[in-house]
Amino acid sequence: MTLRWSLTTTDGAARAGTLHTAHGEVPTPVFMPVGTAGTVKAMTADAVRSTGARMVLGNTYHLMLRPGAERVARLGGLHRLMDWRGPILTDSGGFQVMSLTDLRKMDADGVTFRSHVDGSYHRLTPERSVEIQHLLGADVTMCFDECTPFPATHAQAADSMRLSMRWAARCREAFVPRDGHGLFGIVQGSTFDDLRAESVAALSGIGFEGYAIGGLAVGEGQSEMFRVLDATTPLLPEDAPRYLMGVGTPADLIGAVRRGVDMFDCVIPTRSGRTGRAYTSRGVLNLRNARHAEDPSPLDPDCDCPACTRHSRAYLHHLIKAEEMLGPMLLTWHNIRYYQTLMARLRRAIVEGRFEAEAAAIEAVWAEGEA
Ligand code: PRF
Ligand code: ZN
Repeated sequence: MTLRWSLTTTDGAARAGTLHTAHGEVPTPVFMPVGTAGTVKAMTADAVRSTGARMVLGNTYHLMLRPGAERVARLGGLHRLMDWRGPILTDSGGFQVMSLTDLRKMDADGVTFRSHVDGSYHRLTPERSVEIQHLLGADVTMCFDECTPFPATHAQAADSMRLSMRWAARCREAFVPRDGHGLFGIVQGSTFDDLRAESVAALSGIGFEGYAIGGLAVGEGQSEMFRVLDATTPLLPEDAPRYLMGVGTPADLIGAVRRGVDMFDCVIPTRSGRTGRAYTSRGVLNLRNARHAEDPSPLDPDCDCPACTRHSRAYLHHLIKAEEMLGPMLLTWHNIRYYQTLMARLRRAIVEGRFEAEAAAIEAVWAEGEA
């Protein structure tokens, strides 16, 4: 059987469930650390696993350019190559082509673009994107789509969304069903409720193992994103997982879980770890700040990660200021651990029927700003 998702319980619109994949089970809501180029930056696979992370994301775009999809396949697939034993979801490439290349040409069949690595020319189509994700060994393959730029007129958003829906049908045709592997459709439609509804209808008509919500967190702001989610998640099939792509801050995740989203990925915990920002149970903290220079206290007294249990804020401040590699390593570890703890708390609260109380307690911290 292809990849399945089972619902454990709901609390309001929030859902607790389990994703059953070829590489194991994943409790949802889940946050997937981003492993763009075959590594969650600054972390070994064992370290990522020890944070509680059960599933990571990889990128078609980066891996097709370097080391190359066929080469990854010859080396035993992405799981083997990066020594990640859990499930991997791969993004399909279109979003990265648009955000990382300056020269690209889109047509009805696909996209031709110049590599940001060496300037060489490449082409992605729905069929080739699905083939690459198969070569990588993805447990979850994402449809090749266009993330509609924001803002867009209704006409632009409609054309873009309908192109993504034609590509979604081609991805479904190209996907080879395998046990524990699945293909997710991606809802587009910018901030227009009627287009989001049309997109959901098109995708659920084709039928996918899961449904992603794309085209959000692209500049529309949190309240508009929540409004679009309010209009979209109630239309999606109840028995399939929902994945909000590229989101977000802790407050974004809580608001989206409240609206029925099950899966997330975002570079925030890893990227901000590399620049000295830490997400903690007391709020966000910038370790570059001189006020931490002689602070012997732990980064987050409520956290059990190595950065918090073995080191002081003063040491982390020093590492970041001195640009030592261990600084980004420890802060990335901490941030991923914080995100995993957050998702585990939300899931448990859903199961115990006290989601709103738990969400409000965590949201109160994030409403205050800098800790
Ligand atoms: N489509 C794909 N990947 C994505 C997005 C999308 O719309 C987004 C939007 N936040 C992030 N990553 N394929
Ligand atoms: Zn920590």
